Amino acid sequence: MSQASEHGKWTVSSSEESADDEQVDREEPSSSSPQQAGREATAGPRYSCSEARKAAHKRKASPLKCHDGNSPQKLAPAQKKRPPQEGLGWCLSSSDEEDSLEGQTGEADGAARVKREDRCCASKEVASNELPQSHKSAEPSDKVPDTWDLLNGGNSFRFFLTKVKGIKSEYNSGALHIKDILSPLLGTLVSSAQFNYCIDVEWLVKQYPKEFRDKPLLIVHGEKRESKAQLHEAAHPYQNVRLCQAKLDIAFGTHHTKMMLLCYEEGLRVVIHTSNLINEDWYQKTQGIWLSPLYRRLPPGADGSAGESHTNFKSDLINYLMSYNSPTLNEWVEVIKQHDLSETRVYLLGSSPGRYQGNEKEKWGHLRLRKLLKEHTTRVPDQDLWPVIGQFSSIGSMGADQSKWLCSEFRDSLAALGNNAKTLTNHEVPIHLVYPTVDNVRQSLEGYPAGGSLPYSIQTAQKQLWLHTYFHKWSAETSGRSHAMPHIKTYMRVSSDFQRIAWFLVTSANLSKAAWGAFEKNGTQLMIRSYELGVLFLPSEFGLDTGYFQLKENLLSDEPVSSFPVPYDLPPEKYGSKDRPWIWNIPYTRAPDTHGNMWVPK
Ligand code: JTA
Repeated sequence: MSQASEHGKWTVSSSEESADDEQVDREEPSSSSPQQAGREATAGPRYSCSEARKAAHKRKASPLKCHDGNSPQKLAPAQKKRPPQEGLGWCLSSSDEEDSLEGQTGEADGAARVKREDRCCASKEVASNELPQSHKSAEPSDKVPDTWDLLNGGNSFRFFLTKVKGIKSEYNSGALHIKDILSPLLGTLVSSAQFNYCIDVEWLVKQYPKEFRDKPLLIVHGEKRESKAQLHEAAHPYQNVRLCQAKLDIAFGTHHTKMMLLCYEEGLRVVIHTSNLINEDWYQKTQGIWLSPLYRRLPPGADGSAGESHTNFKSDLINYLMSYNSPTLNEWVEVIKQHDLSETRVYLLGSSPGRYQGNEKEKWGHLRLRKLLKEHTTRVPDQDLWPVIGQFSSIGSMGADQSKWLCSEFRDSLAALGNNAKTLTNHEVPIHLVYPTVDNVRQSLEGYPAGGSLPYSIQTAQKQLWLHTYFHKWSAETSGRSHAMPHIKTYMRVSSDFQRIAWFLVTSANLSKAAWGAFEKNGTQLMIRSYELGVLFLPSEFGLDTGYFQLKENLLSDEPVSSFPVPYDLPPEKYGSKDRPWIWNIPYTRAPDTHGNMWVPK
C-alpha cells in the first residue's frame, strides 16, 4: 500500500500493515500484522526489547551510507571513532575502566562517616548470609569533588542527568553514570534490586564494582515467553541473579518502571530514573535520575510504619511494591520497613496495571497526580492560566481529537491546583508538548539510531495529526544536551513568562493512556495498563511558601539552591512548518545524519 501523507510518499508492504483500527491505547509500537494483532490482544506486545536491540545492532553492523544520489548503499561498518570531545570532567568512577575507584574518595553521602559498629545488613532473606564486606576508603584527593558536596551541597533536589559522551566536560559536572550510582562511595552494597524494561544482564553485572558483583541482585521485569526465556538464559551464568516477572494481566501493558533499591551495610538507597539497563541508554541520551538520601536503619524492634516522610513516601513505595503481588518483592517491603525514609522530600507517583474504582481511583496515574496537586499546592494569583508542559520519548494513540483524552481527563489532572475552588478555566490552560523532530534526531550525537529509542509509529501518528499541533522541538542549550536525545520524561506547570514552575515531575511515563490511565464506565473507573514510576517535586517540600520554584537559568551557575534545574530550554519552540515529529518506522534518506548515514527501517 502506498500513501501520500504529511510524511511524504512512502510504502509499506502488506506484511507491515497495521491492524490497529481497533482503538487500542497502548504505547508504541503497534502490531505489525493482523495475525500478530490478534495474538497481541490476548498476549501483550510482540516487539520485545531484545528484538529492538537486535535491529539496532544490525543497523550498526551495516549502516546505509548517504551518497550523492541519495541511493542507499551498504558499506562496511565505520571505524569506531572517538567522540569529538571526551568528558574530561571528574568522575565518581570511570565509565569505561574497571577498578578506577582505587585512590579516589570522598564522603559517600555520609556513608564514609559510618562507624563499623553502626553498619547493618538487609533482612536475612534478601541479604542471604553474605558477610558484610568493608571497602577501603583511601585518602582524600583534591582532584575529585566530594560526593557529599555533589549530592547534598549544590543539589537539594537530588535530581541528576546521565553523563553524555562527546559533550563539553562542564556539562557533565554533576551528571552521573550508572557506575557512579553503584559506586562504593555511595554505600557498601549488600544486595540490590533493579526494576526495568530493557535489560542486558551481562552489561548490568559489569556496572557493579567488582567487589559487589556477586551480591544478590534481583531483576524485576515484564518479559513474557521467548523474551523471558532469553532473559533467563542471559542471567543463568550469574548465580547471584534472580528474576522476578511482573504480572501484566491487561493487554498491551509494559513494565516501564526504572528503579534501583540498593541495600547497604550503612542503610538503604532508592534510585528512580528513566534509563534502560543497556549501554546505549547511558551513552549519549538525556536521562533523568532521582537519588534518595541514604536511609538509615531504624532501631531494632521499631514499628514498620516509623520513619515516614512528610510526603508519605515510605508507605507509597511499600504500596507500589505490594501491587506486584510478588512474594519476592514482599521481602524488599520488609527491608524498606526497617529503614528511616523520613528525610524524603519528593512524592512518589506510580502506575500499576488494573481497573480502579471508588477509593482506589486516585492511587495511580493521572488521578494520583490530580490528588497530590489538589492537596499539596497553593494557587497563586494568575496561576489558573499557567501552561502545562509534557516532554516524552514515545506516544500512544490519543483518539480522533483532543477532546477524547488529552484535553479532558489528562489536562484536568495536570491543571489541578490546591485551594479547592474548582477551576472552571481548565479549557484555557495551554498544553505544550516537547518531542524531537526528525532534524533533532538527524543532527543528534547518535544520529538516526537515536530514533530507535523514540518508537512513535506511522500507524499511530497518521491517526492523530491534530496532536502534532501541540508539538515543540527538543532544545537543551541550558544543559548542553541539545544533541543528546531525550529518553527522560518530564511534566510541569510553568508560569506564563516561563520563569517559575509550580511543580515538576520526572517519570518513566510517556504520553499514553496505557501509562497515565484512561476513564472507563463513564469516569467511575480508571484503567491502567503499565507499570510506571516517577517522583514529583513540590515547592512546599523545599521550604518555599511562594507556591513556585524559580527556574534555574544557567544549570552551570550557582544560582540560589532553591531554583529548579529544568533540563531543557524554556519557553519551548514550536515546530516550524517543515518540521515533522520523529517517526521510527519510516525511511529518512534525504539528508544524512551526523555519521553520514540514512534511516531505512525494514
Ligand atoms: C524502543 C523503548 C522504555 C522503552 C519502552 C521501547 C520500545 C522501543 C525503546 C524504550 N519501549 N518499544 O520504557 O524505556 O518497542 O516498545 O526505551
